[in-house]
Amino acid sequence: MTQPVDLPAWQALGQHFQASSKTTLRDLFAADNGRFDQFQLNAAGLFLDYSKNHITKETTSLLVQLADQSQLQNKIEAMFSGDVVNPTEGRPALHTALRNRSDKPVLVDGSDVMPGINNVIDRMRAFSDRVRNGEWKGHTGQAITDVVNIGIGGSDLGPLMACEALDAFAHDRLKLHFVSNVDGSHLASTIKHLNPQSTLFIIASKTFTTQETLANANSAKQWFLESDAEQGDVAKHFVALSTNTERVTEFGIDSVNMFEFWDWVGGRYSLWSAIGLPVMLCIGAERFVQFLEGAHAMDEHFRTAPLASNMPVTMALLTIWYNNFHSAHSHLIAPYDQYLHRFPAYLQQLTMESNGKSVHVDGSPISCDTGPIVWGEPGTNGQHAYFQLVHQGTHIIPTDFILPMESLNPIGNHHELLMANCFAQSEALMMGKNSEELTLEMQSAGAGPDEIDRLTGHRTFAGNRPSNTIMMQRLDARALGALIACYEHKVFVESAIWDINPFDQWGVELGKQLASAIQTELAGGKSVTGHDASTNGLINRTLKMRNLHA
Ligand code: G6Q
Repeated sequence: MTQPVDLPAWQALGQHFQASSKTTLRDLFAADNGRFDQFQLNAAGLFLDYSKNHITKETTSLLVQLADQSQLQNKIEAMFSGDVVNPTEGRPALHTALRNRSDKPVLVDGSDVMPGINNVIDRMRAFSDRVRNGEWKGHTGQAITDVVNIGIGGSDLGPLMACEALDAFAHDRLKLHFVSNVDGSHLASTIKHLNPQSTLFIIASKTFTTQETLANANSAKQWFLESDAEQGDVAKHFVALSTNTERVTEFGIDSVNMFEFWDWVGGRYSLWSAIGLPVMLCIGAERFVQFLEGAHAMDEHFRTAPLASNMPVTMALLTIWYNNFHSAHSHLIAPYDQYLHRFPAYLQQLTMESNGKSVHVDGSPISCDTGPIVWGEPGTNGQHAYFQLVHQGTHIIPTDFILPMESLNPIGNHHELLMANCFAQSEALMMGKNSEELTLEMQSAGAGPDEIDRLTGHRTFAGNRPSNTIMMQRLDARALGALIACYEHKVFVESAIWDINPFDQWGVELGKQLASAIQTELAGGKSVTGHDASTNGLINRTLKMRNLHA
């Protein structure tokens, strides 16, 4: 197999990097004032300015050649067509079918999956309409006021992020809560103020075997039953989102109250399936469909736009350029929108679980760096915290600024201030401040030469730090759908170039296995010797301390 690093375009990019690495972003803008027009894209209601990157026409052309030589177009088609693109689990990855709003069939093993998908959407709609309009009653006849989603990882981060992001459109009566952590404090602090008679629990688990989720679900059921409810009342207060009917029934939830999805939906890509039920309850079925439509519009763009003007492809190629040629292994997501405050955490799972891999699809070791570290927090808060390192630290951290042009809560000039801060950050990161500019600034503030000399090193900024700015008219369901789908496809393109499988997660599985063995030992209460000395020590110390306090 040809390694990515052996592809002619990869080699050419290496030489291009050597030849261009001294040219700064300031130089590039000084040489060409048409950069903003040249390096921008529109897709599915999103606008991307990528002019503040270390690229020229030659760079983008070489990056597109790299995508071509990696067979990207074939790989995109394979994913959309339901081929087994997740070979280690022997599955397709068809999250795009879940939001397929066209009439086109999608075949898996020769049969069309669309009727099944549309049937579940219809059932979700009927259920969510009844909960929202108060027709669905708890066992004492009260309408539902609180919905608690119990799930973890892909069965938590997506719906949680989307409910927060679309909170401006949330139902007036229904309050959405999310419990993921097996730490009892998460469940306890959530249910503390809830009334069991008007609370609905959604148990969200693809496998319905996840330890944390089952522990939380069992404790929630116990809390409910201890509130003077009977076993027969569970049906009015517990529903399940899963692929595993047998386990759901075993838990005590009638399969009538189960919304199904399928093993060809990856956990971190499952927001568009029944796992999106909390989102539908929060914003209503009509808006949920708009959310799917936004994603579908991005899917169409991704599948049909030429690679050179394809938004997810462009964003992915920039990440490859920085990660593999500039040695910039960290990627900052800075949404300038409070509603997107969980978006970086969601993207962390999407990108790091998908592309945190060290072997190629065929299992051979990879010879280049793969997925970067993704992190972030909403601006403007980040500016008063970690942005110091982004401006003046020793790491170069490519940044995505995300900003709606219109506020959903227009108060005074708040939105203008927010936008001004966002644009100012990307400008400052790129332009920096050189010693001449600093000297002029300090002189006009009355500083003398000694003070200027003493502070120059501290107060100058090298700049030259790259960023993208993604804008949308306003953060509504459609725009959020398009934004998420854009990042999903970006991650896929990166994986295609590194030739890794973005759809498995064996690292997550290992943790699940080990925890279950240790939990049995902790419950057994006998001192252990079967682990390494540190793990034995930690377990035995815990057992001893527990006995002391028993
Ligand atoms: C996602 C991962 C992982 C998964 C959780 C929950 O892609 O596989 O985050 O979503 O481990 O799994 P269940 O939904 O099966 O409980």
